[in-house]
Amino acid sequence: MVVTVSTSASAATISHGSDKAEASDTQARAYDGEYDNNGVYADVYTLNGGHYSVWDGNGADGNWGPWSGNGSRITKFRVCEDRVGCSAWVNL
Ligand SMILES: [Ca+2]
Ligand SMILES: [Ca+2]
Repeated sequence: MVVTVSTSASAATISHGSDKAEASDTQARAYDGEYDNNGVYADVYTLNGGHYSVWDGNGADGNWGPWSGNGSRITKFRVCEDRVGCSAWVNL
């Protein structure tokens, strides 16, 4: 699989095949781009030691899942596809 990363001042996006995860300073979201019954989520670590997952809860409908965060700055994240695997970690 090909993993690409693009960053800007405000957000970073990881693409893993057609699946994606995006993170801003304190929030992340996921995009399921494959109609394969495998869910997609952003796997996130934060400065306060937090660790959480943000799912694209409605699957491959062409829309991003909701932004979510715990209020702490995101230090690294990756995109994961359920039952398949995850991208490399991207540090913010
Ligand atoms: Ca999928
Ligand atoms: Ca979706």
